[in-house]
Amino acid sequence: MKRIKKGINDLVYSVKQYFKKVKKDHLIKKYFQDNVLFLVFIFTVVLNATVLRFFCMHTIENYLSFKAILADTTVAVIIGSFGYLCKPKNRFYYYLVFDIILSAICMINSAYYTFYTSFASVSMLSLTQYIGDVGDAVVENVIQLKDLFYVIGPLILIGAYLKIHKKSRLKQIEIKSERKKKMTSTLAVGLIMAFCYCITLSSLDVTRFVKQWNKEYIVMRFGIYVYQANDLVTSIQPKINSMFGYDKAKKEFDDYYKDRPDVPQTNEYTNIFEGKNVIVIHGESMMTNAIGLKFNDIEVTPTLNKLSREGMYFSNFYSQVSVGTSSDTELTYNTSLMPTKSGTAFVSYSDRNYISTPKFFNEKGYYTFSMHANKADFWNRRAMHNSLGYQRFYAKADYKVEKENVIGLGLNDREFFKQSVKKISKINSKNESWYGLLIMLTNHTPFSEVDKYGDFEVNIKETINKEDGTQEEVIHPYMEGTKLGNYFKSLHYADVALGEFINELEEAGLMDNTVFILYGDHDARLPKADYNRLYNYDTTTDDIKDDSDPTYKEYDSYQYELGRKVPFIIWTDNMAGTNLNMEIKDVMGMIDVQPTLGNMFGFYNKYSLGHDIFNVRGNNTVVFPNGNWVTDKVYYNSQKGASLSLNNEAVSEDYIKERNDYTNKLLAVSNNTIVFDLFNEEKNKTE
Ligand code: GP9
Ligand code: MN
Repeated sequence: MKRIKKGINDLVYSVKQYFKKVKKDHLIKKYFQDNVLFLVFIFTVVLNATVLRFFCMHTIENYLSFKAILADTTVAVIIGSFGYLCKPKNRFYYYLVFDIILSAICMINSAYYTFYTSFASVSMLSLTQYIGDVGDAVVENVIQLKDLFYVIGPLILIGAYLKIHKKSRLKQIEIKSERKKKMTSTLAVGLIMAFCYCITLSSLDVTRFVKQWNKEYIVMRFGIYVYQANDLVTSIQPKINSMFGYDKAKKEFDDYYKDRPDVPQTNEYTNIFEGKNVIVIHGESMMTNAIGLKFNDIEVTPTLNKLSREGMYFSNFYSQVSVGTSSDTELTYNTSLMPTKSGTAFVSYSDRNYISTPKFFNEKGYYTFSMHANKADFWNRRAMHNSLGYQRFYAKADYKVEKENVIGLGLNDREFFKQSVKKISKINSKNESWYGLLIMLTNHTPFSEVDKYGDFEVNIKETINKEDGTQEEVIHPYMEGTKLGNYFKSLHYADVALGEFINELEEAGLMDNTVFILYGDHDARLPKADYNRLYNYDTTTDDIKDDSDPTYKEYDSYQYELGRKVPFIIWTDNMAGTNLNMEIKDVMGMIDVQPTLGNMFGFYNKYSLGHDIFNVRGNNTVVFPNGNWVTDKVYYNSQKGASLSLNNEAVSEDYIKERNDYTNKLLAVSNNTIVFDLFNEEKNKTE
């Protein structure tokens, strides 16, 4: 103990002595005088980045974001440290070159933001056809006076150089070891700063950084320079991935499809909807387990219940997403391909050729469009919806977004649908047939803006008859205050908005010749413990039942995995009571949607990886990107190498092996198709 005390005292003494020396010898002043260029370089780099956030993101917590400023400073210190390797007379040119590069990054992003309300991506450079369309507009309309501000960085640096040069404060000679020492000590400071920065990061920061789907968030937390470096790596990675292994991939691809017929197999649903208009709803985080669920006799999802009751309801349906969540579902829904092994197809492979559902409708003379009231660059949709063949993508800029109508990520679903009906009416008056996808937004994690969802309650109200003949209402909290409970409130909001949308479409006569299709895009990623509470709540204790209770319902990790089902519904307003009004209980995945719809609307993709569900009834395998799979009989978890029988029959090793082989092959072919652009006929001819 004494030794520790002595050690601390010694340390405090040495620090004090050090600061005394610093003061006495005017070391700080001296440091400033000797390192003017380095310090000015840091100042200008951080200034430009802060001003960029100021111009783009307006709120003070954005442009004065501590994390972003620390990240920008760290980048500047690390880059600046290498300047010390140059001889003093050349050092200025080193700083100037980097100052110009970093200022250019700010300038380009500033101009890009004005036009697209998002930050620039290196990968956009490959979308030459797209840039061609907007190139002139950029020069004429977009480069504004404010974008020239960033020139100030290099100008200040030049000014500082001239001043110290005049006063001959620039040390002319510095031996090599002295330069190296300066570099290493400055670099060490930079690395310590980087370490301090990293420990301030939350797990949300890290996942968003990896996914690159919300560029504003990344710039706000990581600063513009780290964002751009990350973007550069993400943009180059697909190029590197596609450099090796083309021949093997092409051969596997050819083998996989060599026995595929050129014409589709027909069944009783062939062409039943040919020529009809289509509305597709991308139901954000809509899950099957909420269908039919009630609290105090009020339905959580009255609209989904109605659609599933009256339409064709696929109740054993799974989305097949990886880290690209919404965007992965959009990929699989539109192309019958699986998400890529690394990165996301939307962000990294938007320049590939896709055989997509909108393209088939385009060929049939339909006007195809997509609508989403969030920023167009979220998930890189602006580029990717173009690649998928949508003729027009209506995004945030096409909607009137008033502050009071914002929930979570953007315009609330009620308002989104209201404004979309008007757009669809216009489209309908100008086009004989049309196909449109509407991507919902409000029911998005974290489901925390509870006061904006309305007054749907997730408690249990009980009326108790008292001995004196009077009645008392007792309220049990049940799901109130839980994440799952908040999810139900949010979902109820979204569902009611959807119901209003259908009513408005009907009133506008837009449902008369229209097929309405809805899919849940992925599960809502809710805690398992909350499901335990949902299924095992005891009103006598207001707590979860004990697992020894005979009515206790086990909700283990398998139940959780299997409970991640999302709804898939095909509905028209005159389907109820017809032979199309049915529940399909066969296991089905998002990958099966394109071939199933293709058969109904009269198109065929020879290269779809899924199946028309009506051709494989009772014999379908749904593959997940992580190698898990599910059939009507078995759920298989590839990480654990364990399976669960769904029909109480023993599971044979052959059964597992056969499906594991199928899974691995399908995932490999899908990934290679995207990475090596194997649907690109031109490219494949020359290679
Ligand atoms: C973003 C929205 C949400 O615009 O579609 O994406 P998600 O977080 O669900 O992938
Ligand atoms: Mn989503």
